[in-house]
Parts: sequence; C-alpha cells; structure tokens
Amino acid sequence: MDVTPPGSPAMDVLATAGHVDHGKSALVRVLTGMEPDRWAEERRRGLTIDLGFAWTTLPSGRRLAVVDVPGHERFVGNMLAGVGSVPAALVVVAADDGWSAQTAEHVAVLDALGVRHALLAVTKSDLADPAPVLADVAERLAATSMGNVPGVAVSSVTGRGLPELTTALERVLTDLPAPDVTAAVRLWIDRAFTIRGAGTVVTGTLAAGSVAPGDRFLLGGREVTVRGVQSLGEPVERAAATARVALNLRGVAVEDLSRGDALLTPDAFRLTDVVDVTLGAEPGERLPAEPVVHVGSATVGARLRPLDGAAVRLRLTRALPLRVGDRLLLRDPGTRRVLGADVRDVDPPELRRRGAARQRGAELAAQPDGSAGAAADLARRRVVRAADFAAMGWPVPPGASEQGGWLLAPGLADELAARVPDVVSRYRRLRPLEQGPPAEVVRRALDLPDADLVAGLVRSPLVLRGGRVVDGAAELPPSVQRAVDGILARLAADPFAAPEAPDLAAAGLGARELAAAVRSGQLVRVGEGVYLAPGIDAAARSRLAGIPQPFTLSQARQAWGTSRRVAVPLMEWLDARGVTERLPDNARRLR
Ligand SMILES: Nc1nc2c(ncn2[C@@H]2O[C@H](COP(=O)(O)OP(=O)(O)OP(=O)(O)O)[C@@H](O)[C@H]2O)c(=O)[nH]1
Ligand SMILES: [Mg+2]
Repeated sequence: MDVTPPGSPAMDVLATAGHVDHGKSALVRVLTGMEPDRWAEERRRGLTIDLGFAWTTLPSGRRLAVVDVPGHERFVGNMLAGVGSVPAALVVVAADDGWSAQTAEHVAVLDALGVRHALLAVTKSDLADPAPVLADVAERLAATSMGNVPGVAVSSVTGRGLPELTTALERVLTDLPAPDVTAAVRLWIDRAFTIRGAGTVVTGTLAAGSVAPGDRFLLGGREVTVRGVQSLGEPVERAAATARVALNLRGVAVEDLSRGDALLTPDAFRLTDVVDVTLGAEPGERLPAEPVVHVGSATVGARLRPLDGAAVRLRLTRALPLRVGDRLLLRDPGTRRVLGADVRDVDPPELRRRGAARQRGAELAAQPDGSAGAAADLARRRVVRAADFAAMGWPVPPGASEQGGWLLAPGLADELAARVPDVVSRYRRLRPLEQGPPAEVVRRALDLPDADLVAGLVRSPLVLRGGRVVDGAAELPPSVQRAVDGILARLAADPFAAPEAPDLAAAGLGARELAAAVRSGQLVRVGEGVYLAPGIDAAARSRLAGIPQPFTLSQARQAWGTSRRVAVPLMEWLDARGVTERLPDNARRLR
C-alpha cells in the first residue's frame, strides 16, 4: 500500500546535537532559511531553550525537516524530547572550541538511543582551523553507534562548506531505512497549542504509519479525531512516516495535553508501568536506583531493580505505551550518565520466589529477538489474546495457533487436546448421570482463560454438543436420544427405579435402541431388561455403606428403595464388579 500522496516527495527528519553556542541554530538558519528559535526570549538571549523546527527542500527534491535542540546543560530535557523519535543526527561542534561538555553528553545520548545515521558539521571554520576538531570528533564518534561519520567544515557567516554539507546530508539521508508506513501510529507529542478558529493542535515526528483527516486515535485515554493534517506548514491529505506533522484534533482540550503524551492507533498499544529491559552494555558502575526514563518525547521517573547481568526491571511512575523492541534512555539525573535499554517484556511475570529475579535475568539473556523471542514469550504465557500479544510488540511466532482471537503457544493446542479425553472420563466417573462435562469444566481443568477455546481442543470421537463435551461416536438418533434423556431424567430423581418393560416400549426403546444407548455409555444394563444410569455402581455403594455389614439382599433392596426385579440383578452385577462380596451364607458386604 502506497500511502504517500502522489507528487509528495520523501521527507526525512533529523535533529541537531552539540554544545551550547556552537552554532546549531545558525547552521539550521542558513541551511533552511527559517528561524528555528521560536521564542522572543531565545532570540534576545541568542540561546535556544526549547525545540525549534525548520525545513527545506534539498537539491535532489528530498525534503528535510530539522529539529533544532538546545545545547545548554540546563535544557537537556528538551534536547532528549527532540531526539527521541528522530532517526538521524547532525552533530555540531565549533572549530574554535572543539569537543565540549554537552557535545559529550549529547553524543552519549545519541549512542544510548542507538542512532546509526549522523553527519558531523564543524562550524565557525572562519574563526579557527577546523581540521584538528574534525579529526578529533570523527574519531570519538567512530566509537559510538554512529560509527564512521562524514565530517564537513562550515561557516554560517561566510557560507563556506554549505554545498559540501548539503551533498553529505543527501548521502546520509539516502541510507536511512525506509519507515513502515502501514504500521500503527504512536506519535509522541512535542508541542500542543491552540489556534484560534481551529482548536487544539499537536505536533510531533511521525516515525511510522500515516495520518489523515478523519482518523481516530487515543490520546490520554480519550478518543480524538483528526480534523486536519499539516506537514512543513502546508495542509496535506495524508502524512506518512517519516514526517513532521501538526494535527488539528477534535475531542481534547490543550490544557489536558503535554509533551510526552502519545497519540495512539486504538488497540494497537497497551499501557504498562513495569518493563523488563536489557541494558546496552553490562553496567560497569553501580546502576542508579531511580533513573529517569526517556522515550519519544516522554520523561518519567522509575525505580530500577537489577535482575541478572544486563537485565533490569523498571517500575515507571506513569504508564507508557511501550512495546517490546523499544529503545529507552535511562538517565541518572545526579551524574548525568545515560544508558540505553531495550524493552524485552512489557508484561513481565511477578518475581515472588527467592532467586526469581536472577532466573528472570538469565531467561531474558537467553531469549532471542524477533519471532524466536515471540515463540519463547508465548510459550511462557501459554495463551494470550492475539491483539494483546501484537500490542506488546511481538510478531505471531511460527507454529502458534490462533483460535477465536486467542493465540496458543506452538504445540499447546495438541497437548491440551490430548488431555481432554481424560477430563471427560474423570467427569463422567464422578457424574455418571451426565453425558459429559460442560465446556466450562474443561476450561478450568485445562487452566484456559476462555471456555470458547475448548471447541478447538475437542477431537474425534469427542464432540462439543449442547455446550458439553460428549462422545460423538455414541451419537444416538434424535428420537432415541430424546427417549433416553427422558429416562435419565427419571433416574436422576430416583437412580434405582429402572423403567419397566412397558415404559421402555412406550418410549420407543426396543432392544436395538437400548443396546445403542448402552454402547454410547448413556445407560447401563445391569440385567435382563434392567437399565440404570451410568455411575449406578457408586450410587449403590454409597447407600450400602450406610447400613450394617454384612447385609442381606432384602436389606440392600430396602437401602436402595427398589423392587426385587431391580435389586436381584443389581446385586449380582455389583458382585461381579467387585463392589460387593458374596459370603457363604448368601449375605454380602462391601469390599
Ligand atoms: N563566526 C561565526 N559565528 C558563528 C557561526 N555559527 C554561529 N555563530 C555565532 O555563534 C553564536 C551562537 O550560535 P547559535 O547558532 O545560537 O548556537 P547554538 O548552538 O544554536 O546555541 P544553543 O542553541 O544555545 O545551544 C551566535 O552569536 C552566532 O552568530 C559561524 O560559523 N561563524
Ligand atoms: Mg540554538
């Protein structure tokens, strides 16, 4: 599906990074012809405080949006919100100052986020020889996720190096992986404001999926509708990732929004406040107990619990729409140290037993990514709602079976189906007057979350009939079944009142029909013409257990409250089955 409107060229988004006053905003200004410093205070002080946005069309026709971040150490929170959803970076270092505190801090952030596409601009080349700085910074960047980064010396004052920078930019952007424009939308909001006559507007970097007027999303638990979409200052029929977007929303007031909220495709994400993550590297130093977690434009507090090795559990102070595979940035506000963390589980198991944390850590270390990881995760969960599993960020692993909206771990359906016959026969032993267990009983026995799952686990000769799991091979013709049901109902009221021959005949049950009912396990023939319900052995025994031992046939008959016609064959039938024992004087006792 191509959702890019015809004629709409590709767009890329990159963020600046670098120390305060090194010339980020000046470079964006000469590159785009736009003023990235939006606030009067910023322009007055010559200092970027909050994120700035500017864009241009490169010579190739490719459009480039730039998120300009502040370099001052006090505004690193804004910087983090700006780079969170952006796949590429423009690292800016001044030739007359070189590698500086916030150069290091910003580069550490990009490294922890795993940014792989970057360009180095050494600015102010009119003030000092850029060569040593180019060499030094390139070497430092080579040791990060950005690897070998093209470097260009520029001057925003003389214009030196700008054509070369543009060429280098085009090359970096060509290498960016294509975004998934069909994916669910999770737009981390970086600004929310009102426009008179239009209402609430939010902006953000659309990293995946697409947005069009009329689309519905969830935003902070509310359903909102998109009234209009703008991208790079123009209304568009649809904006597809990667893009900077401004969305006019119906259904939410600006007072209820803040940076870090996320606009979500309904049902595609789940909120979670506990995640298991693995850190990019095994931590050498002690881990912060209460790191701040950054993802997208969001910032939340967290408590960190080490599991084992590089695996840790994070308890967030606010639930976030996280998925397996998300990269989080953990930051220690005290030391300003940052760590990258990959989300491995957004619905992790509780750690109750001693050693559970260590075991969980080992489990995560061994758990692969992708569909093999999905298989391992699903095996632990056994059964999960398919939509929930997808919202966690997992693909459907091969071999998993889907049933009525549920996903069963590979092999589980067969394993459970093999247990059903046992559940049925156990039930029938205990409740002989019933043909088989209700689906709910089977659900409980198999520890399943939904009785609807039972249908998919009933294999021939068992069938699901009338909400019960019964022996399908023992199906009787409907008229015979009705007659047998009538007799079973009477036996349920009085288990020893075997129907008389005329009753059976009146019900249409001849020798053939009765034999079929016995074969199907619905009636028990204890003697010539004497039919009782299955389980009569247990019922007879329990009555006999209530009288003194040994007992005579007559005493047994009275205990059962029945006639000699029934009592005589029943007694012998019980003898034959070892329920009772016949003594030399013809008296009996229970075995
Ligand atoms: N001579 C010279 N001055 C420059 C150049 N680039 C920027 N400047 C000056 O350096 C100062 C800071 O530039 P900015 O672009 O605001 O720096 P910044 O990196 O955006 O700073 P923050 O956003 O506060 O981190 C301004 O006075 C600029 O005019 C350059 O290439 N040559
Ligand atoms: Mg600036």
